[in-house]
Amino acid sequence: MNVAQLSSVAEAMVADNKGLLAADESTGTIKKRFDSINIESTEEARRDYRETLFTTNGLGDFISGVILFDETIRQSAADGTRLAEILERQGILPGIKVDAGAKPLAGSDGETVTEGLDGLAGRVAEYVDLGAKFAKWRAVIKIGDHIPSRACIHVNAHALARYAKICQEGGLVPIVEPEVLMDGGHTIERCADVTEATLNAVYDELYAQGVVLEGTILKPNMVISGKECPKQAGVDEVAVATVAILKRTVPSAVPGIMFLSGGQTEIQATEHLHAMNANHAPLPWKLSYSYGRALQEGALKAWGGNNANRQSAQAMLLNRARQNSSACAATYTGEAA
Ligand code: 5MM
Repeated sequence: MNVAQLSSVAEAMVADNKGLLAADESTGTIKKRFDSINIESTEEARRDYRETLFTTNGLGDFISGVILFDETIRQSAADGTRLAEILERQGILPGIKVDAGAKPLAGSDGETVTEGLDGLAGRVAEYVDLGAKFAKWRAVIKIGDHIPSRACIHVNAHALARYAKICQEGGLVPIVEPEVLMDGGHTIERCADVTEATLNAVYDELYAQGVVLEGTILKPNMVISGKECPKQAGVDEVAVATVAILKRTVPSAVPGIMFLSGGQTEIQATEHLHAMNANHAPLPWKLSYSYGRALQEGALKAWGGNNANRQSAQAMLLNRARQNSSACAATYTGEAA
């Protein structure tokens, strides 16, 4: 394993106040996104949409890497240039989702375990040949009356660590993503407890399986109120709670923590990130973003399935990327009127 190389890629992912664009929606998820703008999810439409995002002029000023889906890393733009190559020309690292999705966990009350370890070493080797520099695996932890169970947290943490080790051996930096969902009526305090238990289990397993933390990135949820909770925590409360839980659980050897947005609005996701960086420095790790919906929502609507709208879609994406980069630098001053 080339530890120096892994660690230099991980450092580059969080350098210069940059973040990641999560564009690795699986076929089912991108269909849902396209349904919201009444567009049929064909291979060509998915290609056109992602080509629109990746050809945004100046995207590399704010985005260090893009997480791709298997189909996308193999796809070419309309002019025949590989989409991964378009990213590289912008100075953006291509990454790849390698999990096979969250599947029902046997014997549980609606919980899931993320699958995809079978044959992973072989797929990692292929993705390295296709230009990938990092990988992503997302575990899903749901909060409910009697969940998450210890078993659900344990099996997901174990699989995340196995994935991370396999990726490092194959030459990819693993993004470790244990997502505690915002769905439900739970309080921010309950989210804090579940996030703390989950991150403790994840770092136990990473240690047990010999994963080199310097060559990893953590992609967690923020500590936040459930979407249906009547009392919604404010921006500062979210920042305080998130930083407190991360300090308790994430070793300082980890170079960067790149949050998921998880259903927050675009602006909330920026405000929370800014509050953490502005009010809680110095921190042992860089705090940045790896947003899917919170970078793409406006761009997707502006594109609307019509390539004639490419420029306005790109302007929306570039603006969100710029604002989140300012949040990393603690210089975000709100949205222009
Ligand atoms: C872009 O969405 C990713 C893939 O989701 P599926 O496997 O369900 O298709 C997702 O993992 C994403 O990378 C993270 O959830 C972050 O995205 P958000 O929208 O939460 O910032």
